[in-house]
Amino acid sequence: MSEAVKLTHNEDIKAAIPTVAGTIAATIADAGADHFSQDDYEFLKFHGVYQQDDRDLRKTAKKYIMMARASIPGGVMTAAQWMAFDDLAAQYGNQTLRITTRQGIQFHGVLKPNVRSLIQGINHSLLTTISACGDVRRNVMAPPTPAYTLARAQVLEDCRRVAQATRPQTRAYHAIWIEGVQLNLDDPENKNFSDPLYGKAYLPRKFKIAFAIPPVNDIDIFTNCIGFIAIAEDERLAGYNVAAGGGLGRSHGNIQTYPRLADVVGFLPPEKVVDVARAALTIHRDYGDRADRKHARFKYIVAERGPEWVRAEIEKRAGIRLEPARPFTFDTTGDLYGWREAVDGKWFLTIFVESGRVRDMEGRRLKTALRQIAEKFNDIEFRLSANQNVILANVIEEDRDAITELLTGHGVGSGHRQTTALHAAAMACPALPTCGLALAESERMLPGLIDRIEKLCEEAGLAGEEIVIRSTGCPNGCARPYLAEIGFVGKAPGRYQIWLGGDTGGTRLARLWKEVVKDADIESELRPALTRYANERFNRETFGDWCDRVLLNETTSGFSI
Ligand code: SRM
Ligand code: SF4
Repeated sequence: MSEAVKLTHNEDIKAAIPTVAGTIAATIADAGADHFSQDDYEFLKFHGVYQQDDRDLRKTAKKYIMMARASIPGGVMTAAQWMAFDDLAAQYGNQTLRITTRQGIQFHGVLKPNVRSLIQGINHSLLTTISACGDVRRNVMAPPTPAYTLARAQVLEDCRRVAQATRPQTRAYHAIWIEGVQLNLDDPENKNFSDPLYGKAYLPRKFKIAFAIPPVNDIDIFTNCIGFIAIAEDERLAGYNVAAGGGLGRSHGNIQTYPRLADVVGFLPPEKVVDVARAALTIHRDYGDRADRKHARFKYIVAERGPEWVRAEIEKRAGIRLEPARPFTFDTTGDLYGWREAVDGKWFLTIFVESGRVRDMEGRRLKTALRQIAEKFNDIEFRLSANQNVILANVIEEDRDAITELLTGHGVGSGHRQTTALHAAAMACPALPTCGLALAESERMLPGLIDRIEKLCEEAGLAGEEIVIRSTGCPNGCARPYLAEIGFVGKAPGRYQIWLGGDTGGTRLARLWKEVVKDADIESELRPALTRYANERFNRETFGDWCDRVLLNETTSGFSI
């Protein structure tokens, strides 16, 4: 990058305080302060914390609240960790646990005086908020379902190895949250700190890594900066195809930003997975755009320099020759609800969680039920799915009935059909009232909208059929709407873009169909499309495939990606 390029403010502050300590500890100690400074707002992200304000209250007052995100490789928690998180949400958060689309957990509504205790509690449970946010690699994902192939255990192990080998090393985290001390920023040791992997300025932006096991793409592998696609031969893990350059974030009206699916660039043996992950991450570190954060994602390096260049650079840095990619197919992105037998003869149960929000509601006391299960059955695992659901795994045959009974007693289903087909396949990002970037509602809006779309489906003769619907309150793409069969993307309060045409295997991007639709007009826009689909589709053709084949080739808004 030439000398004349003006770096972003984030780059300046990272270079000035490479420990990313900021003045966070001093502000925590200041009982009179209800929030952190603007620069600390940026540093806090490196510690897994977002400073937000309750947007429902904005008209009358500004109430600062914090969101803390735990990074949980592969989404696997012990029962004891689940109990600890349940306690922490009750004590310091808003009584809910929010399962994220990257298998993490978010605590919302945490007041500034409670953030340190919350993070201490998370660390005492042997989990962490480090590397959940900030210009570093984010939670490393792996398929949560403990079924079918023996290779699964090794894939999870590789996911954990990659997470460990790409974890930032700053001592600020321990100082602020565990010891409660403000680092002396003038101490040469702190001033000159350089992370062994990330260096002094970390990455230009976040970096996302995931693993998937075909034919199930339950973590949306192609939306990650680097994806490892497991290739199993005779139940044995032969290695991984590596996919580079996925990402979804975009901004309305800025065509330089766009969603992109990763390119498969080669195959590697399992023992090289850490080297390849670190190689790709350092390409982002060295070539990412530090002058424009909107353009600073790894996907733009791959798009602009080309997959061949990226492959050669990975090979050079990892000291490996990638073999040609091996064949694979993906046919679903969904979770398998209900009880299923795992490959080791134990059982697992996928429980539907609407928009990932674990809470008690009238008639469905999910949070209490999960808490009681964690208390009674200590050996089971709580696995978080990238579809925002929870999977109880490692269950012995003798405990199945008791767990089912406990859930039923709290109004929580455990069958293969726990809700309607549309609700079961949907996802929504949090948006209002917590997300500072939301332009429209999402999590609070989508369940009601799905009920309305279900009525349309009934009218069209499509009752009970699955269509993947996802919504976000802004174009950043947190619930991956650009891969949905129907994606709603917030434009302004009560107004959404509609994207159509994703496929069920998560291998094709949706296309923009309507630039802006008022919430009240969504039915009148979708009704003709659903009716035509019902009448014109080929045998077993999905709605996304039909839109891609027919509808989107007739009328598009003219926006192309
Ligand atoms: Fe996200 C920012 C929530 C997955 C792309 N995302 C945010 C913030 C932190 C808003 C902010 O910066 O102030 C949101 C917090 C809202 C709140 O109140 O909780 C937020 N993102 C989420 C979660 C919780 C959505 C969910 O429904 O679960 C997911 C947390 C995952 C985790 O545990 O790490 C989440 N975000 C994603 C994904 C999906 C994925 O990774 O598979 C994407 C699209 C993939 C990608 O990265 O391209 C995504 N989030 C973004 C972006 C756009 C980045 C870009 O390329 O420009 C932003 C905006 C930003 O970073 O400035 C963002
Ligand atoms: Fe917030 Fe937008 Fe992400 Fe939704 S998609 S959580 S509104 S940043």
